[in-house]
Amino acid sequence: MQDKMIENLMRAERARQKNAINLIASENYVSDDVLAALGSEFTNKYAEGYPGKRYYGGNDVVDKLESLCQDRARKLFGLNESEWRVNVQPLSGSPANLAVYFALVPPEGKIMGMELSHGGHLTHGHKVSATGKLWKQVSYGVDKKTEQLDYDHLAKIAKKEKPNIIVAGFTAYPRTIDFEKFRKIADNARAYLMVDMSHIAGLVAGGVHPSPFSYADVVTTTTHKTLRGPRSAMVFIRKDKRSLDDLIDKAIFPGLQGGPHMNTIAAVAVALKEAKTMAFKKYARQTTANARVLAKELATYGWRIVSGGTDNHLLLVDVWQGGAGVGGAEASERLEKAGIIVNKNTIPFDTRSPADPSGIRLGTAAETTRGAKQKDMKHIARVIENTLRFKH
Ligand code: DSN
Repeated sequence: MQDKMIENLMRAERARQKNAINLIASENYVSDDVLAALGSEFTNKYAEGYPGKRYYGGNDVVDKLESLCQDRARKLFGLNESEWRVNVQPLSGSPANLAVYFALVPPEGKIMGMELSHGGHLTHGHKVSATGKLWKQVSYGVDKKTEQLDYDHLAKIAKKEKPNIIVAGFTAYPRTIDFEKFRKIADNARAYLMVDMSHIAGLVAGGVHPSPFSYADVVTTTTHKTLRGPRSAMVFIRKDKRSLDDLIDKAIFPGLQGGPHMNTIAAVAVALKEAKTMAFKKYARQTTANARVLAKELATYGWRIVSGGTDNHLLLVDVWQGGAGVGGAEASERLEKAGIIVNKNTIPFDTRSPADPSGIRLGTAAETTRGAKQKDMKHIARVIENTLRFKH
């Protein structure tokens, strides 16, 4: 590269990624092919519109690319084109979710989503997000005792509040989500059901988490977490007489976005093909097996694991009351010094502040990509124990 300053930063980041143990539950390491597609000439092309309906010339190649990406997305999750539209243009998860509400929820309407501090996402109606300013959030949380979803309680909230849309899917919920129960709750409240499967998309693709597609009206997902693609997002929309597919397509473009990032769409297409392989299925199985071992080992050392364990790729550790009296911020800093990257995280019913909560969130997707197995998780648990239990 001519630009030595950027080249040096690239080299430094490459080294940082290589030398640290990455337990950020929402990160992963993409393949060289995904990186090549991201760095391709597709970045030079303006392609406002959709395949066959563009506003600029010169789109014959990118039309093929976007259609191929859509086909691969549907194939990966076993969907028919006659039943599902997929939009691969959202620039990331937040704009994808915003577009769905923009299309389906009237001004001042209600979004029923998980509270942020219980594992929800800002874009599920939190007051600091546009989704909480433009619409009203009806929030739900986990049960205080089990720290898991209480579907009967959710049904009562939905019946009383009559939200326009119910969002299932979380950023820090370590348990399997029962999409069928969410569907019944949505039907009884006459609400749309949107599943945000950003965290678990790779697990759904790999067959280690139930699929939401039999139940949801709309499924949103980022592509860079367990799915192991570039930073981007997709929206899957069930086709029916309500024409939600047209409404959401229009909300994405021209409603909220301009030209799609075609280089990113190329990289998503590469990742979707990779995720269709047997090797990826094995990866998904190993990711969840690793999370279970990490949770079990830490529990054996005496750490309290929120909800008692994990069914997916992530776990929440209560380092404050359920550990050594270390706050989440200090725990994260101490682990970083020991070469382990995690994020501080609130736990349900947290008594501390979001800036220094009671928990840390650990995920196994990135390290499993690098080949980590159960024995490596035991080693990581030992380092966490040694780093956090005692003051050094
Ligand atoms: N920042 C993502 C996560 O870490 O879960 C969600 O947007």
